[in-house]
Amino acid sequence: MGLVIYLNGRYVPEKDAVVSVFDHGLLYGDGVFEGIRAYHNRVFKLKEHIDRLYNSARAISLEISLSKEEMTEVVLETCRRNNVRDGYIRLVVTRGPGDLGLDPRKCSKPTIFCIAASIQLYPEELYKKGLEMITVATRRNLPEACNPQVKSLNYLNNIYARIEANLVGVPEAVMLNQEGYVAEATGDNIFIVKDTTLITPPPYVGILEGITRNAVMEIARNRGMKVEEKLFTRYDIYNADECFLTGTAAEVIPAVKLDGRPIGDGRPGPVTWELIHAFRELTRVDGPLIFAEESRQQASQAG
Ligand code: PXG
Repeated sequence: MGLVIYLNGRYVPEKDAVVSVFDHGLLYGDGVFEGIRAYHNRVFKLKEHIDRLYNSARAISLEISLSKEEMTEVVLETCRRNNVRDGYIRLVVTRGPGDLGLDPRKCSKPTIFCIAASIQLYPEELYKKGLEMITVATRRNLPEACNPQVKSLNYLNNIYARIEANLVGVPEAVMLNQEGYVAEATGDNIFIVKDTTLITPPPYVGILEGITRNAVMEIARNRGMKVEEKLFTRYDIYNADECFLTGTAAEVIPAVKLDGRPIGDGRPGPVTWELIHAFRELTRVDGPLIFAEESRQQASQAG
């Protein structure tokens, strides 16, 4: 069965959800997006995703014609129309159709679309075993050139890195910044655990400031853990007790090997496990409801 897609103010069948070949999102990667999850009839961290979308847009001087409230409703309504209670949402704003030159002033109207689909979950096995990573030669984009804090449609930097990992048959890559400090994985942020302290690179290293990252930092602090944003190198990963990645798709996932060296004892550690469980708990209660009626029914049944 085809999906119903929000496209430029209308909800249309998937087969009719098409954009122009002159769209600068396609011609130049000129646009911004969000990957969002729905869990248990709620859209997780929706406000944070909407805020980041508008911040990304502002950074590239892309004016979004919808208000944040309207955009929030687009996301919720797209979920409703596709009967999505647990799923994956892709919200995209491109510069819109223009001419064959790259000047954004030639694009009169941004293209806005939203897809709400079911999600192919990572196998539970991967969370139990942890994943292996390599450090790749591709450095993360310079913030002064193409700022990784902007979640733009320009993902070639990350794709180069993923290709390097693919070529050696490893599922994830650690990307360093120009100075050799650890930045992030290809579509996930990175944390290490050392002597019960959580350490993750600060945004100025040149990373996307992940919403899962921020949620995990908050969970950890609420549980009395020490959390630091500071620079570190591969040396610190090799000598960490634990390591894990965070992202909308992967959630919190243990990383157990880097460049052939086991991290800690080479198995997911207790801090990572605690955070995986705490994160899953948070997904039950955070974010606006998709179908409001059902929650009242659930509450009255429970009561
Ligand atoms: N770094 C980068 C470069 C990302 O693209 C994250 C970190 C994690 O951010 P969030 O806010 O999701 O915690 C991302 C987000 C995919 C996929 O299909 C990846 C992301 C988003 C959507 C889909 O691999 N990465």
